[in-house]
Amino acid sequence: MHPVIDVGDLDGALAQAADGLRRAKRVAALTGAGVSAESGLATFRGGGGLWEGRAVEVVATPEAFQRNPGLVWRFYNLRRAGLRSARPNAGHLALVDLEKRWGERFTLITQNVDGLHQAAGSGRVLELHGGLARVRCTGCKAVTQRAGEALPDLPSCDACGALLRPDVVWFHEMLPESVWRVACEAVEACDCFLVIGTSAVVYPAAGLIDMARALGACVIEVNLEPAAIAAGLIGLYGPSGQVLPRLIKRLDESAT
Ligand code: BV8
Ligand code: ZN
Repeated sequence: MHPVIDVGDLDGALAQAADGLRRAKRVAALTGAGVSAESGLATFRGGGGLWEGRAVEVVATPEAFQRNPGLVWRFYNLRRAGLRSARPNAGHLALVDLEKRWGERFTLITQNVDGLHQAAGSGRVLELHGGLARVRCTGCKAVTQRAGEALPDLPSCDACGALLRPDVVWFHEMLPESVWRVACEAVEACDCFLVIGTSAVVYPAAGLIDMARALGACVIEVNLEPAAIAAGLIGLYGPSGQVLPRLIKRLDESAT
């Protein structure tokens, strides 16, 4: 169960955050695994970040795939299977609401590969680390949508027969160049930057927080506990599925 929110210190921070958000012309948000925790999906470092006794950083790499593609595919097929019963939660829906209010002046950047922002109705999602619903051929490079399908441990390409891989960015791999560029542009232009449900340890994604702060944006962290390494940010500590709807509600209340 998630910790009960101590309303006392949250209320003041919510007023401050709503104020910062209300003034913002352009808003950007960076989400991590924590925003999907209330949809029942495990976070990376919450459960010790281990899988079959191996650090995720060891399993989610091209080297691991080269060495033992079956093991890596078992890791991803397990997570793909978990997606079948996962539904967006109130935190995802609150971000859809923000997109409705700010339109194209709102940019949602996610480290998550679970596709729940899109399932919630977010129209524009920058997936820095790819997506579990898609697979990519190691031979002809074709990318296909295979959401909801149970794939074998060593799936092969219908077109050329080569081994498929999950269409995600592994550790030691470059992020998709155009997605990364658009994400940086959105953070550079934003007046308010929401950092939601991320331990802020994976780069270059976590570097967006430093960028926003250095450019003078109002940085708001939503997490169970302080994680982002940016002093002076506004901290809203509690489960994002509860905190984000309260922030929206505060936004609608008359200005403080
Ligand atoms: C790169 C996709 C350039 C796969 C992921 C050595 C060689 C090469 C690179 C490096 C190196 N050493 C370090 C690096 C850089 C490396 C890195 O940052 N490593 C870390 C571990 C130190 N980065 C890379 O390799 C990146 N590429 O640098 O390329 C390059 C290329 C070649 C050579 C040199 C450089 C690629 C990184 C992408 C990796 N792929 N995912 C998959 O998902 O399986 S990263 C993975 O971690 C996920 O995407 C995940 O989203 C991401 C970050 O984790 P979080 O989302 O923050 O999740 P976490 O569990 O950590 O935290 C959850 C948070 O939520 C917590 O704070 C918790 O308190 C909170 N929470 C929990 N419940 C709730 C909540 N908050 C609110 N409400 C709740 N209910
Ligand atoms: Zn192929």
